Amino acid sequence: MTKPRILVTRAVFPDVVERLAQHFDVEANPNDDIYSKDELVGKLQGKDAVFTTPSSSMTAEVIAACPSLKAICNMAVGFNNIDIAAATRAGIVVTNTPDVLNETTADFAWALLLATARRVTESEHWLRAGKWQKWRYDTLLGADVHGATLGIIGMGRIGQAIARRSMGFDMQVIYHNRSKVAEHLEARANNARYVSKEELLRTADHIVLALPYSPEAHHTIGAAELAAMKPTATLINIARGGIVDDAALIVALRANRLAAAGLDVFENEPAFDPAFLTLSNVVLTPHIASASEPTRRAMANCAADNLIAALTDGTPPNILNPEVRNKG
Ligand code: 8YV
Repeated sequence: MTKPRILVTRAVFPDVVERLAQHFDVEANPNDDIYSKDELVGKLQGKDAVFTTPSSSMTAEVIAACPSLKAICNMAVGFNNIDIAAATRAGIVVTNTPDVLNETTADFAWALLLATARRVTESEHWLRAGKWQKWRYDTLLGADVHGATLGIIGMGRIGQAIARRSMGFDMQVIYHNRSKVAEHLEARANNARYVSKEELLRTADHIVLALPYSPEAHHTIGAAELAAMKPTATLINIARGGIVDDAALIVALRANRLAAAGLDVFENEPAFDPAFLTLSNVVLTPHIASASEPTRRAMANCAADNLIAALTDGTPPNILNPEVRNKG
């Protein structure tokens, strides 16, 4: 019996590829080549499913050009690289990898928050540059994290995990979200209080972005929002590039209209705006919030579980468009 054929668009853990190979005829990408749109379409011809990541855009055009596809399984919780409506119209199942990365991503949001508020990387650069010649009362003064007001935009599972961690810092948590979350979840999230976006921007000392990208979320933080923030505030983005208007942020940081930013995601990454490199009041990381060994492994296995289910028993645990299954 011929096995279903699948494409793995990027290099992933070899044992996960081997797992997939027990069920499918796998075209893997161990050299981690970056496929152009045409190469991707070419490689997807005759494939039943694709194991992908946010670096491959599964647009309506790509989907329309790949009629054999039955499943798109993203190794990420975010799925803004996939046109779900087009996939649904084509009867293609789409899956993501929620939950397995919540705690690791929340840990990293805190790493960035602390590093940004207390100027950790800037201090190390200063020390390595041989500038530590004497004590001064005002060397590298930062903002306090303990006792401050933490504002979270996007109170999903990652936002809630970030809020829970603030208990140890005696912080007040305010949040803004598409809708207020259930009271028992607010209570677990350090008694987070739902506020308008305006109130959050105006009153938070540290703002963390944890919302998914969607066209409506584009530039949630732009020039007007940056102007509304306290000049002493810090902004942390572990969500997605495009949620912040990077050009406006660079202008604001340069003018010290906010104290600092900690950024794990950028517009047009990995080709982010090089002007960020000229700023000392930023902490910059290359989209690694979920990058602990166990979590990346769990994400890869979760995407594989979804793919195996989609092509075998038909019930992927993390299906994003169940209407495709219901139709059939
Ligand atoms: C991934 C992410 O590391 O899950 C997401 O949406 O942004 C990250 O956790 C990245 O997208 C690679 O899959």
